Amino acid sequence: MASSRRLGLAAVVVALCALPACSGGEDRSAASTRPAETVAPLSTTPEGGPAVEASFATVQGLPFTEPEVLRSRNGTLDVTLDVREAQYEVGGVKVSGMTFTGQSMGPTLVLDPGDTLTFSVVNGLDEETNLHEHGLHVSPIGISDNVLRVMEPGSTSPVVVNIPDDQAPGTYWYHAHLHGFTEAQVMAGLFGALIINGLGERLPAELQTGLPDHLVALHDYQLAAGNTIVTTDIDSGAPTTRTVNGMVNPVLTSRPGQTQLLRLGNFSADIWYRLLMEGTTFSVLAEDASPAGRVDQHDELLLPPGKRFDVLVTWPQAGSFKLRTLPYDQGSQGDKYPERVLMTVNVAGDDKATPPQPTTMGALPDLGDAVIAQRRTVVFSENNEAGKFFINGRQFDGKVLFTPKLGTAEEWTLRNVTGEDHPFHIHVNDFQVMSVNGKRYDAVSLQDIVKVPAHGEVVIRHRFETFTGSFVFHCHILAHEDHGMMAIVDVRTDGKPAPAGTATTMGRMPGM
Ligand SMILES: [Cu+2]
Repeated sequence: MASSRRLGLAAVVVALCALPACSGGEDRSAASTRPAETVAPLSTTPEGGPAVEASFATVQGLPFTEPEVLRSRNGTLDVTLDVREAQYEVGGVKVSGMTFTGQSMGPTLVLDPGDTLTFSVVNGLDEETNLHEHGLHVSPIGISDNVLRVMEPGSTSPVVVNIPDDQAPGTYWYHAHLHGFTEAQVMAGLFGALIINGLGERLPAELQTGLPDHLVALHDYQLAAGNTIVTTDIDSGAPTTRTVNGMVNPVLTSRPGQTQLLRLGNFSADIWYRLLMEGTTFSVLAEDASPAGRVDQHDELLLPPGKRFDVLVTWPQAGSFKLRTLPYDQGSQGDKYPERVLMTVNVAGDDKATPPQPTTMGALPDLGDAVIAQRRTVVFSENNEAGKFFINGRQFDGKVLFTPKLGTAEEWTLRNVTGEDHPFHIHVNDFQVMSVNGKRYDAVSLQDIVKVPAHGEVVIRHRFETFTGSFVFHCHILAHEDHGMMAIVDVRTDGKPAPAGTATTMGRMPGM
């Protein structure tokens, strides 16, 4: 196992999806447009291990790199997103997709609580778009985090996000979120990571200096003719190429005993990751950028689309270890995803004394004792053959479903009557999971995404704090969101529905 040789010295090109192992177990029944598949013999990396299976020819084993980082200065960060179609590199090959700043994903935005984040969104696409700051507790209306806003082709739109002084530290993300366009635009590249500083300050002193801190952005790609990222008739169960920061099987290095902070984020449009890191466990500091009241060790982490975990990892022994996504079966009506290697970690060099590890990153969530103002039920249903997805029997129709009262806590029962898992996500306010399928859930943090199991039920509690206005909750499988599995809540000071005729959007409703 021991090896310090860097795969990057002799990267290999592989294309394996013609092999039975690549398609085996995948549900391809719903396929309409197939990505281009390249036939190639089984290749191996210079290490002699099997190359990573991919749905197109890729360059593998390059040194781990991360997207460009933009940091706030003097309390502000101004970002221009030059949204357009462009060519950029994915897996070491040139592909055509959509981009914020010319790369396969947007820059990583690093801010402090209390900062002001402004975007200038220059829409150079020939279709509409908009922007969402996923997970932030910020205003959902006007030119803030408003996904009921349409940015027309050729327009330049300001977005101003006032991040609260008590915004929790951790990993968030930003992405296009226009109903009807979200899946394709995120798939094609309109996403990036957003980090709120402060996790490190909650760690034991010995870990606070020199801690390697890496973004591990997970995203998958399917290519059509001309190496163009598939954006029409996307089949989430078709063969795909899994990437980390736009690379296939990049190589990260570490030393025995050294602790690293990894910011794991599933920024895929539709697909799930079930992560396992060989040679170590995940020590979860934060889930969905909500610091853990108790830091637990996990052998595996399940990441539905949109999910983030900030974790510490320490490999005690030298060797070469893989970050894998394990097989995942979303249910009889859903996709089945095969195992894939995502990244290699080469651990070599002098042993480092492992620093003391944290046991807590903050307070445990306490909504178990909250006074509950309202109990509501959210039912996920679908007509898969017709490509229609529903919340409480309705496809997204631009109408307000619930009107919570500002400052109150509510308990929602999320009921999934379909044969596939759906990840529930709500904007603006995080929630505490109380139970899953009737079993009490021992939450160590709040979260903004939870898996609602096929034919299952999850009970959550959340407090509608600080901000009034309309925002959405939805399934974070973006194909499902685009096809109707989204609804609007309108938080109001009186908790009563707005008078008839009150606009919930800025002009035209997206996708309507
Ligand atoms: Cu769904």
